[in-house]
Amino acid sequence: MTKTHYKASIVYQIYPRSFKDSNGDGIGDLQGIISELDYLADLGVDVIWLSPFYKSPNADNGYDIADYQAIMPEFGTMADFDDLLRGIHQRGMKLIIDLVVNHSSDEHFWFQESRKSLDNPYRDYYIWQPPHQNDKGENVPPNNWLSFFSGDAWQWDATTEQYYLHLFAVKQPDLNWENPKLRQEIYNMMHFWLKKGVNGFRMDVIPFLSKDQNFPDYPKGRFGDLTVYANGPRIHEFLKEMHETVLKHYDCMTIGEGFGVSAEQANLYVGSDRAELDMIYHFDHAVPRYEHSFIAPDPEFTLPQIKAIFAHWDTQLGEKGWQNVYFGNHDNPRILSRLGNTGIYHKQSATSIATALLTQRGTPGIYQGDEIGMTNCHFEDISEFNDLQVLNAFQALVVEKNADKGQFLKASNRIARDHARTPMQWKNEKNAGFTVDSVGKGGTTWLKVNPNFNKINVADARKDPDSIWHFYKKMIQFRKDHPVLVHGSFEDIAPADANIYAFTRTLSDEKVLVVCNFSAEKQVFSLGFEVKNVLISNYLGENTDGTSRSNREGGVLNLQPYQACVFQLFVH
Ligand code: TEU
Ligand code: CA
Repeated sequence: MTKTHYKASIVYQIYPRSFKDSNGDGIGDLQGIISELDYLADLGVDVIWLSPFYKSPNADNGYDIADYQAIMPEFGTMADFDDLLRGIHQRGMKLIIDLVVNHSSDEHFWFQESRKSLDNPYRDYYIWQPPHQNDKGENVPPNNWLSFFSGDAWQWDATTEQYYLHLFAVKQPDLNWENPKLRQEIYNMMHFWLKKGVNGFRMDVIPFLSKDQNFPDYPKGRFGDLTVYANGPRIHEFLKEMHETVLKHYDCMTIGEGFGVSAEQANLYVGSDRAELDMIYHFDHAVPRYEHSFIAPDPEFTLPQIKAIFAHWDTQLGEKGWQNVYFGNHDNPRILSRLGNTGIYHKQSATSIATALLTQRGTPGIYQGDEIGMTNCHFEDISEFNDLQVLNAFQALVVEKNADKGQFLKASNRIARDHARTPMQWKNEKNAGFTVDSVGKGGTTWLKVNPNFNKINVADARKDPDSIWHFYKKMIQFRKDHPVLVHGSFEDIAPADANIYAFTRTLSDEKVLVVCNFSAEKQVFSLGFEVKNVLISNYLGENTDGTSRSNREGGVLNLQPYQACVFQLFVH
């Protein structure tokens, strides 16, 4: 894989727990994924990003790893993994796996040892600090850091009378990257997977690895801006060491989860002159989700806000950097429920969103289910949620602080990560065809199945040539057939327009114009210049390009609700 191969790739993220269950226990597994590799190859996927499948107690659904080189028994065996990797490669696809090394599970052997005594050889694999004392002489945490999953980021351990750091769950102790022995353990593990033939890594909260060893207090009330957690003093030293020790020895692809990284800081991680990571994805358009968000969620982004974010990142990355562009992943509610229309314009809005995604400058990431227009799922009660971020916030806000339960549920139904984790909808039959138990009745699933599987499922979508799925397939091929969409420069031509996303992509003598109506109303959009011809549109048959001959000369487009078009432009 040439190093710039990743720029032209289409990445598809699989959340294994929710993709396909092959043995009827209601939990997705590796054999389930194997059974659908032809589906992914047919869609046009180049690279699969597989979320964690390693041994884990599943406090955070696998993002709490207890053994980095063993397969989670619920998902299968190492032989299943080898089958999966072989099957992916046989179909000409690549596999990148999740590297979760800011923290491990507290059930990892290293932590079980580390917590035993102050002089245990594994003590410094984790971040331990002595208590501070408050004015009553009581032990308190060393600073005011909070966890993203509620509560303090420090957990008291009575055995050695110290606190350990966990920026996420109590069961996710942060690894101590200051310790060269720990770093070497991680590098050895990376070699293990790369030597098996894995094609790279998506790196979980990678900007967090380096902590300021003074452990300063967080500036009052600024928990959300991550200035203290991300981009620590040695982060680039560590990533350069990782590149030097591991990455540069393989033809591999790396995607950094850029949580806490600003557009201005991005090229420090992904600049072609940096020898660190290949690309990064940012959180600037992700749903903000801190504990207070479960009572007072931020309003959804407006289209101009999202357009400004995309343009800003493109400018800052420039020719030197590269990004993984996405609208959905396992940490965000479904993009169709955020920016699209789940009513009469379900298909049109899903394909308009797909057009905007697949014509961006950056490696597009498609999240499982978005290709058939999966939507958020209504959760009736807290008991239906699985994500510990929701459950911990419920405990902290509703149970302990008497916040209004109805308000909490309303907010959670907007922002919870569970929306992205409802089982993939394969068929219009019990449990959406996600699971079949050994007697063929279809067992219960680990998380609620979205009841709209009767209308939104793979089987029906693949039978309908005018479906969202077929448009994704067509659009993916369209991107591969037009290098201007991979390497061309990007310019937003209507940043202030509240309904239309319109931008050009230019590569030497080829110039295309992408126009996406993100509204349920017809829109007249005057270009001010003539379009040559329409290359693709999400409206088939009549009115494919929103213009009639007469309009086109005047450069005026009459767009249908959620109509999206890509035009060839004259290059003067
Ligand atoms: O995500 C980073 C992260 O913090 C998000 O989980 C989440 O969006 C949070 O609410 C901030 O808004 C990575 C993984 O993608 C996520 O699934 C894990 O839970 C987390 O790290 C810990 O590994
Ligand atoms: Ca299973």
